[in-house]
Amino acid sequence: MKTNRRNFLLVALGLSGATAAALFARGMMGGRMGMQGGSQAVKKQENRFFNPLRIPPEIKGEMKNGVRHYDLTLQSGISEFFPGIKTPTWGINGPYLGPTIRLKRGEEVALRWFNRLPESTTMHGHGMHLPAAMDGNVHQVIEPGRSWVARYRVDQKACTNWYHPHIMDRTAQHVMLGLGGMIIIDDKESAALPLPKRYGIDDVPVVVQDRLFTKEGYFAYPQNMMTVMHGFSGDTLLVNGTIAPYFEAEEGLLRIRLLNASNARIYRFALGDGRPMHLIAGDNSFLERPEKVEEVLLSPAERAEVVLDLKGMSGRDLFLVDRESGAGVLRIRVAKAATARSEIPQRLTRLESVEKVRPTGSRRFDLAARGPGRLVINGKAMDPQRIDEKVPLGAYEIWTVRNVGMGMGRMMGMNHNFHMHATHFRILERNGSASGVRPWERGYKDTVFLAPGDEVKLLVRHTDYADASVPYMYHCHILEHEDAGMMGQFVVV
Ligand SMILES: [Cu+2]
Repeated sequence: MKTNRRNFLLVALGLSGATAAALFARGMMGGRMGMQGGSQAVKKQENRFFNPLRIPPEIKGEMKNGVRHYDLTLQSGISEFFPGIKTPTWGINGPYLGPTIRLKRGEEVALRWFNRLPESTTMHGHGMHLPAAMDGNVHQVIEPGRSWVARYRVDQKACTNWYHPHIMDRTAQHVMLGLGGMIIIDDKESAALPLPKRYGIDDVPVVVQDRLFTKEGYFAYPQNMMTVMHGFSGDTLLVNGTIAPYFEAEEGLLRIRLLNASNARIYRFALGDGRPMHLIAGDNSFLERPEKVEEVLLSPAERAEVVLDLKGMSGRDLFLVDRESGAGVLRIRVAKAATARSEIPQRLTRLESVEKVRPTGSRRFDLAARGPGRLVINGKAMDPQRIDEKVPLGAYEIWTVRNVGMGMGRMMGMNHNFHMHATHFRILERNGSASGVRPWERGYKDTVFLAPGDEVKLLVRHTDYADASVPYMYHCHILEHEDAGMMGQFVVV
């Protein structure tokens, strides 16, 4: 494989400059690539999927005076992704990634983030409906040695959210190093459904990332024009921080919470034998009814919940695969008898009907490249001192988002997506048609994928937390694009 050392700036995690310079990345000069694997050790494991899937610990907080407290420490550490090879990483309450934070609708919570890292960062609750000052975006910086508390009332439907850094210019690096984790919100509705809900047994987080390793086992993070334009791609998949994982499932129903926590890669998740999955939820809610799908496309930060029917599969293997790259993601080994009964109900939730709504405003957001390394929304790169949009509290609005590339539509093949803080939205149309909206896009969403030339119409309503002085963000969630300026700010007034 060819390597151009000068093109790589390696993230060396507190290593000396000389050590960092001695490391170099293999292969991968940006753009789309297969999963041909790195070292022989990696290759062997990818073929066999014999590493037990790591299940992030679940934390439920501690109730004190009516407020549920969660203690979260950002720290550096050492991970062993390959046997005997030590990889310096960052994590939360551990060396890589963080615990699954369990929240209950209606509860007052206080998430205390303590920064023991050598750098400032922030911690954003992605998909969380909360006040701007509790958002953990570019304005709520946590200096090294300091802590920051996100305190709010959980007030949204049951869903799978996540947390990750959102620091100006360095979000991509901080996420790549390992900062991130899942948030699961439960409500009365989700508690009453007969779906699988035993965490780590038949309700399993699947946090998918791609990484690039140096020969020595360090993370490599090339930064060049290709990685800015197309985003970072690694050649090795990690699920919950596990390379080539397998999961021992019970014979019965298995619920999987898929989170694309990669910097830039797009996945089309499917089962290896092509059998359908029962799709039950997207980013911010259940779907009204389950839907059988053969695949689910998730761009960075998007989530989906699927239920797999493993009845009659005792002793057999099923593979979760990524059709986009052709790579295996997770081997599911059906090895145990079912120890609980669950089912997929025909009705999951009720969503607000969009037909009756009369929007009172509209906005346009054009995602474009303006020259090398400069990515903009409506012609502007992110300026934390500038408020781009003032959104009236309670108003229904249509937000039209377009991926215009270099202004030549599909000629310039850059993927983007669009993420909005503070609230969820409904996707009304893709490319002029309601039927262009994919099954996993039919619930409440906070992130929407835009292939080159795509246009989506979103129904948006900010229902709470007016604050003229503290902004929220909207941005492309391909993290290298976000860091290159593809982000803007709005206030709810
Ligand atoms: Cu983008």
